[in-house]
Amino acid sequence: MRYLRHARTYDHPVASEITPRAVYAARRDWLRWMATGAAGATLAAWANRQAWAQTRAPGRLAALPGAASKVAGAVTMEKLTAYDDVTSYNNFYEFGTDKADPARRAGRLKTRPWTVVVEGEVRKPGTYDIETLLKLAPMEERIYRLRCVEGWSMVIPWVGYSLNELIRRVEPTGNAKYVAFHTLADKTQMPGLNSRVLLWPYVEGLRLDEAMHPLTLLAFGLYGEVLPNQNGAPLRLVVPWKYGFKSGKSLVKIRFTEKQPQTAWNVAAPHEYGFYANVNPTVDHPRWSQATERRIGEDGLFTRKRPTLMFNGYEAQVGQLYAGMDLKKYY
Ligand SMILES: Nc1nc2c(c(=O)[nH]1)N[C@H]1C(S)=C(S)[C@@H](COP(=O)(O)O)O[C@H]1N2
Ligand SMILES: [Mo]
Repeated sequence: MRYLRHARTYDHPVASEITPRAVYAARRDWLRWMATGAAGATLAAWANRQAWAQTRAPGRLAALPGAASKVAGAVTMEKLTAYDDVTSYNNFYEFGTDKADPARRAGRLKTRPWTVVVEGEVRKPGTYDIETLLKLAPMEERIYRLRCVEGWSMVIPWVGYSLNELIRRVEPTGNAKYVAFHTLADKTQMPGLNSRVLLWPYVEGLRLDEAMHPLTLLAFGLYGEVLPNQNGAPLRLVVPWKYGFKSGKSLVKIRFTEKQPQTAWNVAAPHEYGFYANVNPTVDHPRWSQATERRIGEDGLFTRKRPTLMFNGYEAQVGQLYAGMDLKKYY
């Protein structure tokens, strides 16, 4: 019996006996940390970073790394859209309405010097230099789905920080109920402004509580580098649970208001584009269904489209903002 017990013990040594101490300690910490809630999100970020190797041409632009985000829902496990797709298939009508126009024509956009005016219902209005904004709060990596109202989507690793970092510092007054985001409109740099497809400048807006939500991102980079011009350099908004058009590029002004602001797409086609524009598979665009979408770079013309998720998959985080609202009326 003694002999057998010994043999059995030998067959099943505990990890600490056969593993170098440092490796064992690291594994133990890893397991302990896996048991915490943060692990899932960080693991997803890690897996996605591994995928960068295949998708990214590093060092095209200045590095802008971000720490793994701790905001709930700020990381998705889904495969990242390739850097080349993220930066060559764009909507940025100031440079033209063709998907290839922004990458072809935005190279000339001058992103320094750059300032953002903060005005309206705030105690601390002012003009913020881009260099100040870059240092205002720690940069985080956020891996968000982006769903365009046209029916395509991407998964993009943004770098930035929650817009509420800036909002808290400028101290909205009790009258502030909405926030309007004005983007650059400079005819000398933006050939698309000659077209009357929209009223320029491109203005978008959010309710103050939407703007304050931790998922609402002020983005300065993607794929660990500063934003390419065609993606909205030097800074843009990213509101992941709304259709992409709510996420204004190349911001120059943030205005806090009491009344709901007029927004470019709502003015252009009010029956098609509402102020809220929450991603909603049950509310169709008047000219097409919003129930499904095609993931750029993955789903081909003959691939079955993938289902679109309520609030683009961020319902657990943002559903409460719309409790009791008729989302068919407030589309
Ligand atoms: N200033 C400005 N911002 C804009 C747009 C635009 O035409 N002008 N297009 C919007 C639309 S429709 C989408 S889908 C996203 C696309 O962002 P991406 O090109 O970085 O994927 O930007 C949004 N922000
Ligand atoms: Mo869009």
